[in-house]
Amino acid sequence: MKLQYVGAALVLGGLCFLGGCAKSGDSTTTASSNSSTSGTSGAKQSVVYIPKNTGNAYFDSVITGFEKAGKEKGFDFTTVAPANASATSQIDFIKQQIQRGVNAIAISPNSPDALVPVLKEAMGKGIKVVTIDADLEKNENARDAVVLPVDFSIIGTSQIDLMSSLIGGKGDIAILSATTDAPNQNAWIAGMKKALTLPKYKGIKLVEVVYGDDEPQKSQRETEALLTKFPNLKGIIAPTSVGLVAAAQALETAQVAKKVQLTGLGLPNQMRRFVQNGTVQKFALWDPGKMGYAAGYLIAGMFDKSVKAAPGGSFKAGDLGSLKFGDKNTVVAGPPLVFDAKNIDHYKF
Ligand code: RAM
Repeated sequence: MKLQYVGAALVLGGLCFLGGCAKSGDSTTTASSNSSTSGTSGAKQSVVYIPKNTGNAYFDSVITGFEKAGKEKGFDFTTVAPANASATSQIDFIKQQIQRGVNAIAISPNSPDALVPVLKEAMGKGIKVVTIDADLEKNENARDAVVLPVDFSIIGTSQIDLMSSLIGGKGDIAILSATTDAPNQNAWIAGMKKALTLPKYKGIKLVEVVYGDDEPQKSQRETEALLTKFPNLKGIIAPTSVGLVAAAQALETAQVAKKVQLTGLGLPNQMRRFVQNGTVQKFALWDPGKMGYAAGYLIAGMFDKSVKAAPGGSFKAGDLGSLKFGDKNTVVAGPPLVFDAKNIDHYKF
């Protein structure tokens, strides 16, 4: 299945969802408190969101969605994150939140297994645990549910399909990923490798996967190293918003945008300039705010017991309507989108 270009109605939906949701730039929230009182009476339940790391505008957008849900449902919302996205960097933050006595932890995990003992400890103390943006692959019993932005099973093929259309189905490509442990990027890369075994992509060869650790400078350096190491490289896929913008910068600086095609997953606000000046023709993502908003509604429903996380069940997620629990309590928040010069101005995240 391919990613879809969206019609005007959906474009407007995305625009209006967070009322001008763009938190542009990459300032990062270390703690924000929502003091709304609507939706519940008495003491408010508390939700903390722990993104992969600070300094990533993608997570600012998730936070905006969470804050909107917190206002509508009346829970207290805060967010804290480590400076880097290494596998173990979130452990101390989770421990602090357990000590603080928070009622729910939402987390975008940097590892599928390193966090398992401490998240199980949290669950053992009655804290709701919901992973968002990425899951604890094979350790799903260390969380109550997961909210994914889109159906992960289509991302690998759709990224290869995008690249194939850019390079005419032929040539060497490389992947610039986030960290080596990132469960979401690793799931998408596995999907890309599987897609490359299909006869229709037989002209495309994956020559290397490199890791920028979701740090702009390292991602840029890794891109430059790829250009040096593979002079005949035809394309780079960066399935990370940090990596994609850094790689675009590297191609622009090296003046090789005509020779090396770049696509991946990125934020329209960060990629607009590179699409408008022709460095990047098209790339994909989803609205990260919708995922935060959906997770907020899910957690609020778990608090008041109106939502029971179980495959086949569903819950009302405010403006997003009804969302379903799939296998392993997996919730998918919305559709994937492809951005290009024609539609990028419609998106403000
Ligand atoms: C980066 C992060 C995040 C991922 C996006 C696409 O911001 O790695 O986890 O979902 O890219």
